[in-house]
Amino acid sequence: MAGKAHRLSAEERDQLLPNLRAVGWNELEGRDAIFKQFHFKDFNRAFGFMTRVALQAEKLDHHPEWFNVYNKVHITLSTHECAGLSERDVNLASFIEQVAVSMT
Ligand code: H2B
Repeated sequence: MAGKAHRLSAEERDQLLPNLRAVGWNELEGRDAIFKQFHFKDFNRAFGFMTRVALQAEKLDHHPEWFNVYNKVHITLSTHECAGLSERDVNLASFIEQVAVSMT
C-alpha cells in the first residue's frame, strides 16, 4: 500500500463525499466510517457481488466490514490505520458501486 492513510479533512470530505451520499452511502453517527445497505435479487447475486469486492479488497489491501443475510449486504468502510475515514474508503466505495451496478 503506497503511503500512510490519513483521516480526511473537512475540505476533503466536502469534495469527496457528495457523490457517495448521492448513491446511498452515509456517515455513521459515533464512528468515523461510511455505511450502505445493498439489496440483490437473491443470494447468488449477493455472494457474487461480495466475491468481486473481496478480490479487489485483497488487491488494494483494504477490506470492508460487512454483514450478509440472503440477498442483503451491509457494508461499513473505515481505515484502521488512521482510525477513521480515508481516501482508501472512498476508493473502495467507488469500486463497490461499480460492481453493484453490474449485479442489479
Ligand atoms: N482494511 C481497512 N479497512 N483498514 C486498514 O487500515 C487496513 C485494511 N489495513 N486491511 C491493512 C489491511 C493492514 O492491516 C495490512 C497489514 O496491510
